Amino acid sequence: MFELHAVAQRQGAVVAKSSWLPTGCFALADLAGKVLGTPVRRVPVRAGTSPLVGGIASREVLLVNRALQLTALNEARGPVLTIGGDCGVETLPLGLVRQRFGPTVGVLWFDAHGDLNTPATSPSGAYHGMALRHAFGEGDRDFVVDTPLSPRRTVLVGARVLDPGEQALIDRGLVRHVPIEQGWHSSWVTGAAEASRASQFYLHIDLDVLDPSEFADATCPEPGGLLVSEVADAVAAVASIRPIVGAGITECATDRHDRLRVLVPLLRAVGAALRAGSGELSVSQGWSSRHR
Ligand SMILES: [Mn+2]
Repeated sequence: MFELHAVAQRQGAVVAKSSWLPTGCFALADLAGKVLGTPVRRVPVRAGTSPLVGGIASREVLLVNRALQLTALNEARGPVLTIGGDCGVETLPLGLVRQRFGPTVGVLWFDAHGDLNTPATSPSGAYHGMALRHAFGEGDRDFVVDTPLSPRRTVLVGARVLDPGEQALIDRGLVRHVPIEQGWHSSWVTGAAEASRASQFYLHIDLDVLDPSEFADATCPEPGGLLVSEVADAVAAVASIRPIVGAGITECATDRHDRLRVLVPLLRAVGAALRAGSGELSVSQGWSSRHR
């Protein structure tokens, strides 16, 4: 069984639409709780913003949120499905699975963006665009995880708007990238997952990986995305070959049920993946140890 954490953080995004992230978070978490039959834990986070410091907008507030989320994660008794909020809520859960499962744990990152900036390369100072890079141990030392994940065991899926610094990292082969191209098939994702030689995966879904024709209420929607069924199929396909040991769904900027309900098949796929993944846990991979 897994836990459902609602982390209604908005300060990692700096566009006007980010003001919708808290209500979007709670609406999506409540829907997920209902669909998956899991109680929702609302992790407290701060509501206000603070100045840009050291290249990170609202740095001080984000550090307070980080401490609050860490408390919740340390109390988790099993895998966690984190509902954001902005993508910045993903760095700590990534560090958690790395600590619990060791250096061969991999990352599946469904996102229209790379989230691979550091404060030095970010054009905006928005921490959500740096969330994955800090899980690799690079960037602001107060945000990086203690036990970094391996970029080589990271599969980025569907990225189509990349900053120059991020594109350079992908061109250099820092992470594997599965772009959305003609003839898309979920086997492209499982192929990359196998090639990464990861033993388990953390699954991240930024809702902007979806095409705006189906879901346009991500904080930063981008044309040319995947269908809900395509993401759900890819999640199920990977879950059939490797355990999914943690997951997050982020950047939901609407609380309208008529728009959220298109996501139900995706929620079901993520829930099924986590249930299958937790069945793979051995005694030595328990959930008792603490994490910074
Ligand atoms: Mn993202």
